[in-house]
Amino acid sequence: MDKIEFKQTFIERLAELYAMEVSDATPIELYQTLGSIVSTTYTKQWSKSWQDYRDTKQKQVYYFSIEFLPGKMLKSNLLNMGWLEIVEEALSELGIKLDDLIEIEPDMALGNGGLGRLASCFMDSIASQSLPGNGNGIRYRYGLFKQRFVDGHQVELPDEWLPKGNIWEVRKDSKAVDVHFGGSVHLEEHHGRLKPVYHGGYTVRAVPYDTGMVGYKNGTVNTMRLWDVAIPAEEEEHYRSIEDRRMVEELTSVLYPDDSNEAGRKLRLSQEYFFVSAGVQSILRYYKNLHLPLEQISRYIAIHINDTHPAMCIAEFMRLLVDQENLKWEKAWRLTLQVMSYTNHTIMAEALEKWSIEMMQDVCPRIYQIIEEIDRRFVEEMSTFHNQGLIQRTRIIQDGQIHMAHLAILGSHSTNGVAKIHSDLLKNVILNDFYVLYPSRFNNKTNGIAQRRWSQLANPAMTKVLNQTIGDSWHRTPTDLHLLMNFTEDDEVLEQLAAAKLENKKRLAAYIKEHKGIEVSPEAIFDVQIKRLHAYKRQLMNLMHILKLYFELKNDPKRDIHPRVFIFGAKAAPSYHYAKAIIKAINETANLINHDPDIQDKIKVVFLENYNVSLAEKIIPAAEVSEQISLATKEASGTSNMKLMLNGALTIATLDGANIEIREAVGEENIVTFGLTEKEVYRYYQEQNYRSLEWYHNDPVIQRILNAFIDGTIPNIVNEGKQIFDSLIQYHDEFFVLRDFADYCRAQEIINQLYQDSRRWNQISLINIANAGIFSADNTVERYAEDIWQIRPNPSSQLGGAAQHD
Ligand code: T68
Repeated sequence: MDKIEFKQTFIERLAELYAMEVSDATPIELYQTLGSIVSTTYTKQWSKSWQDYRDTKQKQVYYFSIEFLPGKMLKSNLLNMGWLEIVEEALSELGIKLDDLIEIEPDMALGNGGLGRLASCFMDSIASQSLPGNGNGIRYRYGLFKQRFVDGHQVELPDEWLPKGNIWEVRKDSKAVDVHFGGSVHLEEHHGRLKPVYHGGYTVRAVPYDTGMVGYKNGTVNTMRLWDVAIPAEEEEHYRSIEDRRMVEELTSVLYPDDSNEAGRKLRLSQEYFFVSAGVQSILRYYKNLHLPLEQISRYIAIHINDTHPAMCIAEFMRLLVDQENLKWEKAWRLTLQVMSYTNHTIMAEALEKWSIEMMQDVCPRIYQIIEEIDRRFVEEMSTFHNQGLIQRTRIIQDGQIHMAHLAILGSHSTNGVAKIHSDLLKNVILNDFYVLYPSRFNNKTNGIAQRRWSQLANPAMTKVLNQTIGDSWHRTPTDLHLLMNFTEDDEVLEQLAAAKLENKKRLAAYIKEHKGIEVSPEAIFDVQIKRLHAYKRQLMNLMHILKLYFELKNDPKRDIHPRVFIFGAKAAPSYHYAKAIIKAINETANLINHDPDIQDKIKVVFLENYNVSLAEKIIPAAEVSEQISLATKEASGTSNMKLMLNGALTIATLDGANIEIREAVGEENIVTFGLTEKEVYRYYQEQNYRSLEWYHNDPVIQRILNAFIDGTIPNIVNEGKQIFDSLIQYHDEFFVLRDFADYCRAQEIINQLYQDSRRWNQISLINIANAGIFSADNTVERYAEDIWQIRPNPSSQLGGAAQHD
């Protein structure tokens, strides 16, 4: 479609939808019109893609994730369709600014953080690599809460995103399936086989809403299927009371806002079984329509379990094969192992899911029976070869609890971690017992990011410089960013990149002014920490360093430091009081410093509210320092580290997660590392000889800073300050903040020094961009496709379809 054609279509569509002309239409109407043109256009390719998969019986992967975090989709769809520039120009000729329409779309925030965002980055890359793949999840009516600050405290407001209209989804009543909950099950013999007989319980209908996942200029459109719940018409009489109806509606009502501590609540378990059962049933129905032997299902279907939340896929698949399809247990089990694969995203013990037997029996009794049988057979089989200790530690059911990670590992052919160090820790420490049993199941797949969203979409200024300098092959082949390495000594390119950064900083400064009323200088260093608020991520250490600078400047206002703006974005789980205390402390410190005339604007602290994908797209292009300061071994991978690197920020990093691979990629001179290493952390654990109190007593700087939390220096944090102080002293500083603090300050001073030499700084920035290509999710999903899922790109999408050239 060219510009003239587009304008014509736009005017016509607006007239069809609203009987209006451009000059009369509101931005919402204009947005709906554009969305309608986009979606009706890719719909043709959407049906072609799935028909291709079906007709040529290509193997497909189904990515099961309890969270997806796509953010806004309009601009990304335009980019991937190859329409972005034409549409921008055409609209502008009609007097419409595309950016104004983009703002109208609500963020689709059906995820907490890294895990959900990764799932969405993968959806983009799977489609962009022409791979036959689908998402499977829950269509929550309320996404992750909206964060507001009231007197510096986090307040949570509901995220009502649907009433604003979701133009991308298609409800498919004809594809609904029923999911049964509760009641009891006993087994009866039928023709020599044991068959389950269900008593009581209740049945709900799962109705899918499909959203097209548009690949990058390749004609592929895949499906993200999110399930909503409904009461089946024929079951109406069972749901007479308001109570009963509410119970059903609750199933897909809210996303759990906890990203680490498992709440262990029945509703959560019900949500898990709901989307697992709906998804697996619909896959099996599809497969049976292909009229292929059930025994061959693993040649056509792969199911991926994203963290343990969908681990019941294993038991549900067994249930359908054994109870419904009458397969023998042994055969069904072999197929299950071949079909299933699992990704672990954390080593934090409190995040590992466990369910009590009673609760699982209550929610899905047949699934419990199947898990019990899997467990029983495991123990029986292993007893001939292995010692009892090992078996007891690895079995699924222990002490009345079902260990979901054990189920996921024992019931799948692949378990992967999300960065090298994380996968190694899984093998050698956390899941070592399983590794001893099944070494070949373990592998690493370092995370990746949707490269084009985090460069072309979020950072047009940088993109322009890159295109002029190295061409645009990097759009499709992100490792081509490496061509930029030919320009490390090219002053013109270095300055153009710096100018692009400055432009982005000015934009962010304006946003900060508008939303926080804080004036920040675009000449200052923009230092950014954006991620969920967690003790292990150590936002507190960042705050302590800010306080250190503050006291130094108070003592000596002439002290020569380059002005810095410390920018935070972070939500805390509503029940995570400690994390909320840190938010309050940062906000109060910001207030104190930003209004202190002695500081002369040398440091500013900005905590932006409601961090989400759209805000990330504003912050990341403007960032110069990327704070990746988790205690070594705790951050499985991190992905904001990759996005910030791609946008030319210098990383200040512990040797944790993917930071280690970033250091390998850019070289030691182009990253600043500090802090305990993995080995040192484990040595402390072993020798149990970390005494945070001694670090407090022996270091006057630390003393001064910690006292500020309890002596009124930071105002209005009597309780929060005490809680933070106690966590470090009385409760022994679980994440070694005091231990790493001095080294962190040393690293920060290096950054301050480096910034004085702007040419050197610009070179570092360029080198970071040039080496970010390996962290493209295109790359990552290719590895999953080859090593785990054994799926191949759709041959006809590569040949035919939309334009192949940029
Ligand atoms: C994150 N995990 C890891 N969990 O912390 C991060 N958890 O290092 C990694 O880069 C990322 O996963 C992607 O692999 C999460 O984001 C959750 O959000 C979560 C949600 C519900 C329950 C537990």
